[in-house]
Amino acid sequence: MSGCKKAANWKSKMEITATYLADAAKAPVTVESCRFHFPLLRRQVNGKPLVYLDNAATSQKPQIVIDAIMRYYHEENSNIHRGVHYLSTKATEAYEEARIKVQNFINARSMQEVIYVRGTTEAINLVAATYGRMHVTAGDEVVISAMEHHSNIVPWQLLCEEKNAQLRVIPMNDAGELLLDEYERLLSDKTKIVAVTHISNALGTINPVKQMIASAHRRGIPVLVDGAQAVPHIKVDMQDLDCDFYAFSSHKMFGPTGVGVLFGKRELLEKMPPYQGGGDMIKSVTFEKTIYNDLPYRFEAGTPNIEGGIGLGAAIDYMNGMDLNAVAAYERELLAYATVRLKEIPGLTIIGAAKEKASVISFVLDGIHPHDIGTILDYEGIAIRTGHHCAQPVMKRFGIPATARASFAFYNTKEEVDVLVKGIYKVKEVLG
Ligand code: C6P
Repeated sequence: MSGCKKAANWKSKMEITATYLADAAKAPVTVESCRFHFPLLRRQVNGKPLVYLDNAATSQKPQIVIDAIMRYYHEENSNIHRGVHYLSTKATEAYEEARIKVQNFINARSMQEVIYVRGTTEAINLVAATYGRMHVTAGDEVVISAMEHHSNIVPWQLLCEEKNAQLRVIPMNDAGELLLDEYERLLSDKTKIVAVTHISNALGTINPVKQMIASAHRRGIPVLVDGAQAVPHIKVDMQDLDCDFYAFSSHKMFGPTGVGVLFGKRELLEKMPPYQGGGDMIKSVTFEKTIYNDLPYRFEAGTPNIEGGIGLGAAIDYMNGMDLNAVAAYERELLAYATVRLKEIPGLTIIGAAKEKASVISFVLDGIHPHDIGTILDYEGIAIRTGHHCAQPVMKRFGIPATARASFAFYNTKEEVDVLVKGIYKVKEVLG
C-alpha cells in the first residue's frame, strides 16, 4: 500500500515538473516561484523553518532534477553504450542528450570537449595525472593561487613531487584579491600550467580569469580553471574565456552528486594519454595492444554515473529556464544586503572583501569558535558551514583556524538574511 502511495505521490510530482516547465516558458521567474520548485526548502529543522545557507557546499535540488532521476530508474534503467536493446538505447540517448546540454550551457565547441567525471576533484586529478605527467619535468613549475581549494592544490603537489617540479603560488592581498603583478612575474619558460579558481569557496572572490588566461596564453602556457563555485552563479562561456581546461561539479549547480564535468580543448585532449583503463574507453583490445576510443569516451572508463548525467541535464534545463544575468544581479543584491546587516553586528569580522565577489560570506566572531556558531545556528534551523572549507592555506593567510560561512543561492531571501542576523545575536547572547 505504502509503495502505491509513493507511486501516486511521484506522479503528482511529475505533474509539478510539467507545470514548472509550462510556467517557466511563459512567466517571469520569481524567488517565491523558484522556492516552490525545491521541496527540501519547505521542511523544518529543529522545529524551525529551514534556512539553508550552505549552498557553496552543495545546493538543493529542484523537483525537475529529482523527477528526472526517478524517471530514469522507473522507465529507462539500463547500462549505456553497450546494449542494442530498447532500454539501453533510451538510457544512452538520455545520457548523451545531457552531454549536449552541458556543451551548449558552457558554449564548448563540441561534445568531444565535455568529459563526464565524478566532480571537480576528479576533473583536476585527471588533468594533473595526464596532461601534467606528460608535460611537467624536473625543474618545471606549476602556478596556482593562494586561495585554492585543496582539490586544486594537492593533485599539483603530487605531480610536482613525482616530477621534481616546483609549485608556485600567486599571493593575495588582505581583501582576498590576487596580486596580478605578482602573477605576471611568476609566469616564465618554466611554467607548464596555471591552475586557478574562478570563484573562491572560502572568500567569495571572483578572479579575473579571462585576463589571467590571456596573460598565460601570451607565453604559450595553458590554464585550468576550477569552476566549482562559478557555474551556479555566473554564465560561463568556454570560447569567450578561452580556457584550456574547466572543471565543475553538478551538485553545486542544482544537479545530483557524484557527477561533474571536465571541459578540455579538443586539441589538448586528443594528445593526452588515458586517465583510467577499462570498458568504454577502448576501440579494441588484444593482449598485445589496445586502441583507445575517440573523445570524450577515451577518458570515461567503466560504467558511469548514468542517472547523475541525466540529472545534471535536468539541472541545466532548470537553469536555462532562468535569466542567469537576472539571477546574478539578484544574488549581488542579496550579498550587499547581507554584508551590511552582518557588519552591523559588534565583534563580527567578514573575511574576504574583494571588489568582485560572489554570494559567499565568511566571518568570525570575537571570542567564539566558528563551530559553536554553526551549532547554535543549527538549533535555529539555519544551515551554514564552519571550518577551513578545504582551503587551509586561506585560513593560514588570514591567521585564523576557521570561519563561519553563509553561502547564498538565488532561492534565498532577505528575510532569511534577517533570520541569520537574529541567530548570530542569539549566539552572542549564549556564548559571548
Ligand atoms: N567545495 C565547499 O563547501 P567536489 O567536492 O569535487 O564537488 O568539489 C571540490 C571543490 C573544488 N573547488 C572549489 C572551489 C570548491 O568549492 C570545491 C568544493 C565545497 O566549499 C566542499 S569542500
